[in-house]
Order: sequence, then C-alpha cells, then structure tokens
Amino acid sequence: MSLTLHFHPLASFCWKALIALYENGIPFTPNLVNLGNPDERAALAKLWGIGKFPVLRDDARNETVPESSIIIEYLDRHYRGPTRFIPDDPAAALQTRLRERFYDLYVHMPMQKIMADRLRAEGKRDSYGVEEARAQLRTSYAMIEQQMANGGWAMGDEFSFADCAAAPSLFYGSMVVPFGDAQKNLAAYFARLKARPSFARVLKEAEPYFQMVPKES
Ligand SMILES: N[C@@H](CCC(=O)N[C@@H](CS)C(=O)NCC(=O)O)C(=O)O
Repeated sequence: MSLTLHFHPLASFCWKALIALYENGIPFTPNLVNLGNPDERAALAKLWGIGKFPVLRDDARNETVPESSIIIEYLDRHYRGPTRFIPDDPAAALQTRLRERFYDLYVHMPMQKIMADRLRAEGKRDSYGVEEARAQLRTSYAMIEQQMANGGWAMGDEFSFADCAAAPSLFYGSMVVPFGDAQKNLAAYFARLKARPSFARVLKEAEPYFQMVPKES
C-alpha cells in the first residue's frame, strides 16, 4: 500500500482528508500521531516543518503532501475515483475552490480559534479574539443558510471538495456556536453531511476520542 496518512481521528482538518479517502475507497495505511508524545511530534515535523496534520505520504510517487486541501487535490489528480472533488470545467473548479476556501477560512478557522482558547491556561485566554470568531461564525452561518436554499451539496448536485471542508467545520462549529432556530437550510445540509457514508464513518471512528474535545469552562 503506497499511501500513509499521518493523522489523528479527532482532528478536524484530518477529517477532510479522511472523507476524501473514504469517498473513493482509496487504500491507505493510517498512522495515528499522538502530539503529546515528543518523538511522534518530532517525526511529524520532519515530514512537514509546520508540524500540523494531516500529512499524506505517497511512497509510490515519492511525494509528501501536507495541507488538507492540497491532499484532496492530490488524490483527485492521482487516485481518481467515482467522486470527483474538483470539476474539470475551469469556471466550476474556481467556484468549488472558493467554496472550499470559505469553509476553511470562515468556518473552520474561527471554530478552531474558539476550541483552542478552551485549552489555554487561565490568564492566557483571548476573549476578544473568541468574540470575533463567534461573530465570524454567525456571519458564515447566515451565508450558508442562503447558499443552501435549494438543498443538495455545497456546489449543487455533486458532492465535492467543498463538502469535505464543510463537514468537519460545521460539526465542531455547531458545538461552539449552535445553528440558529431559523437556520433550517444549514441544519438540513449538516444532516445530509452526517448521513453521507464517508463522513458517517469518520464520525464513528472518532467516537472513542470524543471525551477529549475541550469543553467550555
Ligand atoms: N491548514 C492546515 C491546518 C492543519 C491543522 O490546523 N491541523 C491541526 C489539527 S485539526 C493540528 O495539527 N494541530 C496541532 C497543532 O497545531 O499542534 C490543513 O488544512 O491541513
């Protein structure tokens, strides 16, 4: 098996890569990295100096691929399957990448900011930054509510790159800033994501670790 995914089952950005791998049934070796273990942390940083996961290693092509978005593009190019993550049409591809960026930058990152703040020691917390992140999530949810008015997936009829980014960011996002009662389109889209077999599998595999998710204090 030429592909190894360095990841953690609870890590939201790793979920993006896992969804893409499971969508197309791409065989890979999972390497669970415990960042609390200095040796494992150092080994990850050797693969990608930034030291964050996911990182995909492809021995067959002698490539090391960091960054969840780049991993999905890489899989779409070199391990293509029935689910195409980025359409061939250049204009549609650009729109799909924009929607994927939207979820990463304006849902995933603010969610991560709020979760990370919960892990900070008292006196080191950033309440202003957390309030900004909450406001960003509310703005993004309102946009998604409009985007999803016709149902379907993030880009319409076809599951794509953008849905891989939406699923983890909305899962953890809804824990830190719940959807509004009136945000029916958003809630229905999230329910469709959770029912998608690739994401349902990711959630099932993460279940044993859920008690590690930082709680609000
Ligand atoms: N832009 C990166 C973000 C990766 C990222 O933030 N990963 C988190 C887990 S979800 C991580 O490695 N956190 C550990 C750390 O920052 O020490 C991507 O899309 O892959």
